[in-house]
Amino acid sequence: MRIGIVCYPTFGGSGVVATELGMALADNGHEVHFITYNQPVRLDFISHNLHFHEVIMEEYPLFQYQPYELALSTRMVEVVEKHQLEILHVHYAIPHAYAAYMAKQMLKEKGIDIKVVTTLHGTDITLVGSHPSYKTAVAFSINHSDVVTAVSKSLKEDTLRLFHITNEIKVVHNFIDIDKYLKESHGECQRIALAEPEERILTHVSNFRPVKRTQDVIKIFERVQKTVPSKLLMVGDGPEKRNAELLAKKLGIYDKVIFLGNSNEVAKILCYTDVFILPSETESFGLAALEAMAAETPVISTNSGGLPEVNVHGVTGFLSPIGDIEDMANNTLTILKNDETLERFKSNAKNHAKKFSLKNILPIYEEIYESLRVKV
Ligand code: GMT
Repeated sequence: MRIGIVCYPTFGGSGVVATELGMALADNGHEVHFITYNQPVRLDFISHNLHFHEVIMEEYPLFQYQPYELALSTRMVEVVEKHQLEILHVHYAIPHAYAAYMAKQMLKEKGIDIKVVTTLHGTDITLVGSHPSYKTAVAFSINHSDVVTAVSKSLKEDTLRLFHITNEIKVVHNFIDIDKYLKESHGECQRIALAEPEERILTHVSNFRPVKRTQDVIKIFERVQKTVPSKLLMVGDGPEKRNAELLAKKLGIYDKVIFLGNSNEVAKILCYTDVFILPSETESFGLAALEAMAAETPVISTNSGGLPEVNVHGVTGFLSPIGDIEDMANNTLTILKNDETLERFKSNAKNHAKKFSLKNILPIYEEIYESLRVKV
């Protein structure tokens, strides 16, 4: 099929899922066209079926805010027409679902019936989307998509609770290309470069937004390192990074905390990791937790949003109430207390991650596209 994918081309989870999906579809023989304002960070053009179309913004001094939706929907119309796309799959409702609706109307006038699939990712519903400034338009675009999917049951429930939704919402869990996380595929895991042989490695990966509670990561680590010699890897960048650094300094543990910034080598970093920490305020799914589990890393997380659908309490890691630093530190120590326990959690994490493997989820999206195609 000929499929257009619209997403944020950044390190955020929705962009990563969209990019991995597009690459997998292209591998499966579909023709995939990314329509974004930059080349998505994880996109590698290994397949001749992959195309990238930049959304170009025209700056004009009159505008305090540039009308991105206009540029995006115009680009969608151009690309759909030129490449005879059958499906537009938009990731993150704001403003992509709204722009897709506009593109669909413009294309209708040209006699083209493009089908729109909207995938809800989390903050487009829970944090940003439900804000009064956006709520009406977000509900409208969800209700006018041909198919709507949410990345967890929890996100579906949140959407139905926060908006007046008349459309069906299908749950399609996020997925992982498990082969990318096989330790063997990264050669020898050179953890010696980051920690002493007797030290454990804890890792956090995020965009350092307030919702990730990155200061909780530092506080949990501060407690853990008092009992177990360890290092903390902080991967990613964002508004709370400075505060996390300041807290690590204040607590006297800055020499044990390594801030690595944004990375395209998350799989490699995870292969060094013993425990992954994700103390988020809310998380519709927690793709970072799944990536960790695929790399045989148990997860210490909160029980918010869709995290319990990914991280199984007492099996692949532990779940705690939001902000319960003490509980998360104790749970980390439980996992790290001896090699046998750590190995058991690692193996459970990896086995559970396989349930979310690409080969299970990709056919679900293909079926959705196919069901729309017969309606053409
Ligand atoms: O977590 C973020 O701030 C990024 C955000 C995004 O849209 O890029 O992530 C959301 O989508 C991911 C992929 O579906 C989910 O795994 C994350 O849980 C979700 N984030 C939140 O709900 C906070």
